Amino acid sequence: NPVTVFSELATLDWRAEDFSYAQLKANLPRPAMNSQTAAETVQQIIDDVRAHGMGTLKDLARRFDQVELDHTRVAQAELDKALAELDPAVRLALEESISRARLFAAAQVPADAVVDYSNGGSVTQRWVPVRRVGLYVPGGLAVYPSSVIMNTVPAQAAGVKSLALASPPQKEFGGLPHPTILAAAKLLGIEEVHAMGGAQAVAAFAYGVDVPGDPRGGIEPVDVISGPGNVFVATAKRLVKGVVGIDAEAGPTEIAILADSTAKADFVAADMISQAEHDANAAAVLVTDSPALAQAVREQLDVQVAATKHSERVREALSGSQSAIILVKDLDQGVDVCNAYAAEHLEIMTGNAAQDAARITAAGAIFVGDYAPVSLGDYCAGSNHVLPTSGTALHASGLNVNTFLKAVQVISYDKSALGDVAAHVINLATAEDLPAHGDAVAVRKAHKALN
Ligand code: HSO
Ligand code: ZN
Repeated sequence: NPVTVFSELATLDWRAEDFSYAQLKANLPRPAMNSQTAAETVQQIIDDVRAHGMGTLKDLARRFDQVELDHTRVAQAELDKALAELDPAVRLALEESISRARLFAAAQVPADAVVDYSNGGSVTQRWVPVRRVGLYVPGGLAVYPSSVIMNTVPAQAAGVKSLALASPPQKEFGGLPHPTILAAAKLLGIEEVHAMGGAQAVAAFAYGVDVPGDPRGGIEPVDVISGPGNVFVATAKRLVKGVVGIDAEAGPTEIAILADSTAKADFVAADMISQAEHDANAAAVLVTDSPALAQAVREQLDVQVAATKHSERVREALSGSQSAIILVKDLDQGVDVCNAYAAEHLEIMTGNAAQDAARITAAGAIFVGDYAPVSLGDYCAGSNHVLPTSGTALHASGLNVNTFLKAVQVISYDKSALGDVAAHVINLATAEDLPAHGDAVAVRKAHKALN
């Protein structure tokens, strides 16, 4: 049989290039920009939720989800039922995922920072969890109970006391969110689940919804909204940012792989396909100094893409402008390319994977060696799968305990400690022409205790 290759995936041959960092960034494969905005529609929805609360949530559930809701709040009995009816193998897998994620999240909780100055002056940085979090979980095409875990576990480890989950009402489940979402929430100990989706769910979390006299209560406003969603959800999160904190805006998922001639072509191809499976707009980028590996991966893709369930979606993702094989002259250039690309997920399959991983300065998560595929991290590694996309790993982090913590600085000085720096404060206050600032120190220096 003649060997066939998957040829729809572009090749960028950069072996002879000597790009500056700026040129590199400009030439990287990225999705075609979609500047279309939902902002007007979404702002109207937010205004309606603020004005009419539960009434608007019911109207929009009727319009967008074709369900009649009496209230968004899901009854405890429904959560219990969803968990009781969950496939036992899936339950065990969720439990393993939860316990690994909990261990890692607990280890992330930062210690207070304290510095003692002379004479009893000290400052402390104390980490305080936000009071309440609203977690959004999409419905529809993508039903990801694993994402319920990834959003909930770090919030709980941070010590957030109040956690509410929203997921769109599903017509085929009698207006409830998807049962695996309900089961995952129950496993995690989330009691407050609302059947609401889209921009209206984000608005309800940001501003709260009053339902006077109803024993099920309303929806209390939250401090942070996290979780993925479609363009309406993402736009709504952007519009309420400031009123509440939000996690990073997530675009289509992406995988980059840095590989040399030691890499196994079937592993590389399988991993590219695994993330392309999410979305026709997903990105898969192989960076390699080995033309032979590139050829072998193309052969593997040809076989594996044809055999995979979501073949059409995968084919579209791999043939889009956001996916490519980039040929580099050596791994130094490969590392530079990966650092400029700042992938959501970066796999390193090279002869010295751990050493090469240590040279990576921008990636949402780095998967080291042949036996750490992204799908391990998606479900069961213990790491988080809510990660910065579209190059935002240059400045942003994946979801972690810090997403739900605030640093509060505590200043404790007594009279003699203040005395040590009083003159400096007064001089700086004078220099800034703010003499009342200096007076607030002077009055204390001169103070004679009355008792
Ligand atoms: N790879 C996705 C997360 C996910 N995968 C959920 C499977 N389920 C974005 O990191
Ligand atoms: Zn995935």
